[in-house]
Amino acid sequence: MPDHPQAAATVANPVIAGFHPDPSVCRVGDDYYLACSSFEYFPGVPVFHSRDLVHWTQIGNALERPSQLRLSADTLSSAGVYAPTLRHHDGRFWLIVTVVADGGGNMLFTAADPAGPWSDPIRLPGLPGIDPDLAWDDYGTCWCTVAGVGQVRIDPRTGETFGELHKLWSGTPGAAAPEAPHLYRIDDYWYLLIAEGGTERGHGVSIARGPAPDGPFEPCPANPILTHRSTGHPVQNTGHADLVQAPDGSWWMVLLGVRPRGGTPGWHVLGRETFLAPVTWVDGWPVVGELASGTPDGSAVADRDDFDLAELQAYWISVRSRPADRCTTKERPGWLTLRARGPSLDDPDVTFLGRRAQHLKWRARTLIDPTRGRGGLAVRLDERHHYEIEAGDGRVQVIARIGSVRTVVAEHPFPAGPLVLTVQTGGPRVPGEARAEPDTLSFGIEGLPALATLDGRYLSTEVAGGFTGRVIGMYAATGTVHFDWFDYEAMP
Ligand code: 6LW
Repeated sequence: MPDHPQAAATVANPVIAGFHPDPSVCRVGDDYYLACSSFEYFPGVPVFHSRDLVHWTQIGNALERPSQLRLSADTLSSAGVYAPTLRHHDGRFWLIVTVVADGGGNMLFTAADPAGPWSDPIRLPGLPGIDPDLAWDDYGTCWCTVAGVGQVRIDPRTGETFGELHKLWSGTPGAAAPEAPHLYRIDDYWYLLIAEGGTERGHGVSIARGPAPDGPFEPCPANPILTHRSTGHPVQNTGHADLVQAPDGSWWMVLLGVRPRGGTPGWHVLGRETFLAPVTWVDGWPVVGELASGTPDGSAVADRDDFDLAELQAYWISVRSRPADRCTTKERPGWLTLRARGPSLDDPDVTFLGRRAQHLKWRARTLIDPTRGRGGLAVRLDERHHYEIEAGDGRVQVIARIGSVRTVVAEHPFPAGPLVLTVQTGGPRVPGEARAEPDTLSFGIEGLPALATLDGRYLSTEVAGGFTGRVIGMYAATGTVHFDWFDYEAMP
């Protein structure tokens, strides 16, 4: 393991694979911390730790109590928690997000330890817009900058805003969506880093600098300082970045990107992932180096969970909420118990526990006991895009939901009692045919031939839309369903 970020040039990206977008990073001494968006999933805002910017370990989720995050069934998929900024100031960690939901808005959380517990929300009713940033000047004034790009001064301890939103910069003329601002004091200037071009193939990063936190700002002549638009680079949609300086004085950028596969338009299935790029400075402007590419390294999470712990590990996520009486390892020790709420994955209230897919090729399996209900193993993009294998009532079904169409694609009788359900990725439907990419998903019962092999394209962002990626998980459709273990393996 490299003990220094310079080694990143030789270490593969993404540094945090799978749906982990909108990374925001800060450093305290030798430790880096990073937070990502989480949208409709609960708990919200995964928080990671690293010593080298390359290998990241999830240390928690900032929003893990209903008092911090309430996402009702009306919260649409890909709404919910957007674009955190994570900073360390005055001996504490500060996190600001936009919650796109009823009762949401911009809110701040603070913690002594980034692993938690984080405070209850400090609301900012006077702050409109999304993608809030936090920056403090030498006088202790806190400047909060939002997409657009506008700014107000705030009191982060109370959420009070001072004055009207002051427009700072509209980004490069002609570029869409100036957003994701981050403001930094670096040597003699204040730098305003933004994303622009939209979070799709046109995405990029631009920067401006000025004498004071509220400008005036002069754009960098080399903008965009990072974009892969209109290139054949295997990592696309690069943008929404944050800067951090290593203890040795070197500079680094974390950013989001996607890995599309196949012909036009190219399909990406893992969502927007976190990448790392080196940064150097020329004439007082940052110059972003190449993203190292290759096989993801280091930061994928544990392959197997035997559900032997009383608390669920941090990488597990549920849809909108996770009431303890419906999702617990305490009821039947050594097993995960899921109790049905919404009757299927079409329902915003479904009882679901999943993890992000983090590799292009993988296999997942679970031992399910559906004696007292029906449930299964699913690959989920959103309510309208998911495939699953479901067991109970003496039969196993493979179900596909694509847009408004829901169909049972395979059915197999199976005696009551525990069984192992499997899903794995496979090569494209028609080998060598670019329009058949990116992959297939095969569902089955362990020990038997696959029951169904489905086109993976329909579980891609280019089909489903939205800001997330594939999540693989267990769910309950009726009654109470138990799972003895779940395992996920990257495949060669
Ligand atoms: C986020 C915006 C963006 O608020 O996508 O990629 C939005 N950039 O800045 C949702 O993640």
